Amino acid sequence: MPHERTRVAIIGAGPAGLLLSWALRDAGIDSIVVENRSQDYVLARIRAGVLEQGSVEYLTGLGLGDRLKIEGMEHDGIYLQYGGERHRIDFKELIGRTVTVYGQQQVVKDLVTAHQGAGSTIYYEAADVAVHDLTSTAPRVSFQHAGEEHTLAADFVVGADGFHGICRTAIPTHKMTLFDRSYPFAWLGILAAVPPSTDELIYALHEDGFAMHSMRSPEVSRLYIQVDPAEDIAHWSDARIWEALQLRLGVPGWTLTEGTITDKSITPMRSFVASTLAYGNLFLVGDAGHIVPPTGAKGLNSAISDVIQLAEALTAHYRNDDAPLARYSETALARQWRVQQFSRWMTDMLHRSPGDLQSDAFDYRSQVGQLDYVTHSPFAQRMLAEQYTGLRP
Ligand code: FAS
Ligand code: PHB
Repeated sequence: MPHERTRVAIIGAGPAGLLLSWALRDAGIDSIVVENRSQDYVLARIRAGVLEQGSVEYLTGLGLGDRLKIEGMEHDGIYLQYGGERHRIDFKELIGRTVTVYGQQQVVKDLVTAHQGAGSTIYYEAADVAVHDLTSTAPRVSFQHAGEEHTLAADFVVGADGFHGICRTAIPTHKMTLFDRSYPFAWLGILAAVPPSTDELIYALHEDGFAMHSMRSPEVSRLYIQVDPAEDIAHWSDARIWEALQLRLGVPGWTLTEGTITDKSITPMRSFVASTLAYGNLFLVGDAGHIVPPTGAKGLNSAISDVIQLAEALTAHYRNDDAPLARYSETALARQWRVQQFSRWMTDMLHRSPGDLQSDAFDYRSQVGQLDYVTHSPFAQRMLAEQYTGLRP
């Protein structure tokens, strides 16, 4: 029965877990990652697409920016569309910052490659992962791997195991409050093997519902439409999806080029924040501690923001300064609530609420009024630009 020891045991090899382990390695702090899925599964997940400028700078500073610099698509702005009109919001002109389109799948690939090259210890396909003695000075992780029972002793345990992981639920319910909000709609997302029909992301409010045109590369488009959360993807043929996209994204003089759909899925929309990201020597990062609707492109970037703060705090601890670690939960959650309000603002502004016809009609015209204000007010646009390109840590 292997009994190992490390400074920081990290549960989860998603972007948060892999990035934290890499950042700690960069600071000379050893860690071990324990992941319950296969490496192939981790590499195959298609999720977020947009990196805030601060995320790009952090990844680059850790030596993870080579492919990002070549394949990442830097965008100076986005388009907001309503009532058949498309309006550009120019972040670069408004606040001198940008975003980069570079799929989460690529970020994870870069991290896996870096860890492989460095000989990091990452246990994939671990089973029965459990955390113990979190409030002691000797927390530990137990798991099965390759038919053997493992015990991993550590100074700290970090839950980077996502919304459905085990770490948040290891915190006693009387020590934690969950704040959550579910939305009466979901996103049907597709990947299509067709060059994007736009140079920058289009967020569109249509009477039929929200639609967005994003991308993954000059050859691959990523598009979304709002659907009912109860929808079954089997009821959405490729033709039906393209028909909805043409209706909701179409403006005079512009063509949406269709192509082969290579992936389609429906993602429910939720907001959730845990009241604390710390319990004894357990800390939570990323989706383990909070979830936002994808409208503001904040899920992945929030995970990176947590990692920046926790990596700095753990580094300070090993340099005999425990103040940053003591305030990690408070500072990370303060930033998260600013992100939550922005994601909710974008979501409420751009999605049709499936209410009754009367209130629905009022809501829609109110949303058009809001979009009309945002697209014509330089002050509102600066707020959008500052939040979308990323609040400073
Ligand atoms: P993750 O969920 O990515 O990773 C957690 C890891 O922990 C996984 O590898 C999991 O297998 C592992 N794990 C779980 N339980 C475990 C256990 N018991 N033991 C060991 N390991 C365990 N964000 C955006 O900004 N834009 C988007 O368009 C967008 N689209 C999304 C679509 C979907 C379907 C989903 C689910 C999320 C989407 N997100 C999006 C949000 C997403 O990008 C997350 O914010 C991001 O993956 C967070 O990264 P992690 O915190 O590392 O969590
Ligand atoms: C994506 O490209 O997947 C994407 C981009 C921006 C969002 C959400 C998703 O707000």
